[in-house]
Amino acid sequence: MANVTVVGAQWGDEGKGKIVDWLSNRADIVVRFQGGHNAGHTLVVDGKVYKLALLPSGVVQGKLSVIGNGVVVDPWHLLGEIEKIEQQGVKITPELLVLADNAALILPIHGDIDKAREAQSSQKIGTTGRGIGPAYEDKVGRRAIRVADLADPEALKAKIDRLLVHHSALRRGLGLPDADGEALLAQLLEIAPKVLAYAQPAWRLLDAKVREGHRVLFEGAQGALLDVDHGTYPFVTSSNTMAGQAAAGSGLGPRSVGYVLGIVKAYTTRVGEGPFPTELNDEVGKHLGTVGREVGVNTGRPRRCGWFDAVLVRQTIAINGIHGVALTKMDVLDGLKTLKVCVGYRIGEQVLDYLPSGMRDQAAAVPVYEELEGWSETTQGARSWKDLPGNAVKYVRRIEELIGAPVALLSTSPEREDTILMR
Ligand code: 2SA
Ligand code: MG
Repeated sequence: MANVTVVGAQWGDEGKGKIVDWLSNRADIVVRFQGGHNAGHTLVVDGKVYKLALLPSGVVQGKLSVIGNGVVVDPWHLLGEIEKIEQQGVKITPELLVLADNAALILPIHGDIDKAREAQSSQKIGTTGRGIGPAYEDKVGRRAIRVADLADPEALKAKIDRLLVHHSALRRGLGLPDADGEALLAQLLEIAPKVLAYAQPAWRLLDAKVREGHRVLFEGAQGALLDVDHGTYPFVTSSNTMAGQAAAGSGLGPRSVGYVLGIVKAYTTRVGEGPFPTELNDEVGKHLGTVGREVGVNTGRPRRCGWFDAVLVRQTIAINGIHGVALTKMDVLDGLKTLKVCVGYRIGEQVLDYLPSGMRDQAAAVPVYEELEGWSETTQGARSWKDLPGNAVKYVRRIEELIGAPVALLSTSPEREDTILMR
């Protein structure tokens, strides 16, 4: 299979950025297919750190990079991120970066609603505040402004008017002042030429490239447990984060998805609210957060930390059709005497081998643990299987058994070269 789809198999922040960067050497095109600038992908290349939120990781390697139709695009953020990465010495041209002209836009009014809801709601989601949810609502509600609309000022004005009718009701409910449609139109028309320079029917370009034999790497954002259908709803993001979305969110068909690589952290983290059965509110949890530097790339929020949850990962392996996993951040477990792995949930009288869909059950799930012996040696920077302590090898093998998928790659530091190819 020439193409590879990379997805997070937990709640995001599994280390997708590094793996996508490592794999993009072997691909011709890198495609983002969902989410927006709520993603945070950190790449470390030759000691230089790049932090991307919206741009596909391929830009750093000079690979053709596509922002697919499934992504919601904040055009001001897009231009700002291009500028930021260019200042780090990466040239970004319309030949290198392609924006699907049928992608929906994130506007300032979306951020307003997102933030006001989070501030006022009794059931906070813990969003990134970037307007992601409200933008997808308008897309599905068939009122969104799309990239192509920027080319047609008259139609754009009419679309903004229609959109604001809907938004003024929302804003009133949240105690926000009315939005200024004329100002929004002027702001959009001001940046339109710069944004449109990157825009084209991306599906067409991708189709032509694939027919020429070019290899595609699909870069997922967030993680499977934040999927709007399969995640810990309603504590999820507003897009499908699953591998299946790569086809719909790019305009390349399901045949193109190829090998599905799930990125799995050797323990578990989550940002924002919502159920997290293996969460540790103790010294071990603090240790994982400190050693693992578990802080949001964009928002700087500390991540909640806990033991590896094999039940959840087995579930997301099924939902994504994951062929193999890349196991990351094993070195964070170095020095811990005993490691625990969740192998089931006790919910009331029952023991389940999956996470049920109901909110109440999800919140009530108490992990059933299996204990494994830790290792005192370091795994950091290991570049071959032979460099790993015996108990680290056992940990990997046991995880493979429990999740029902092989560990294809092992990442032992943020550096590109510290990656072990297992098979
Ligand atoms: P949103 O903003 O509507 O997508 O938030 C909904 C939920 O999705 C979670 N979410 C994330 N979780 C982890 N990492 C994310 N990206 C950035 C990163 C986050 C950051 O990689 O570090 O910088 O803080 C991400 N994006 C969305 C979010 O926490 C909510 O639970
Ligand atoms: Mg992240």
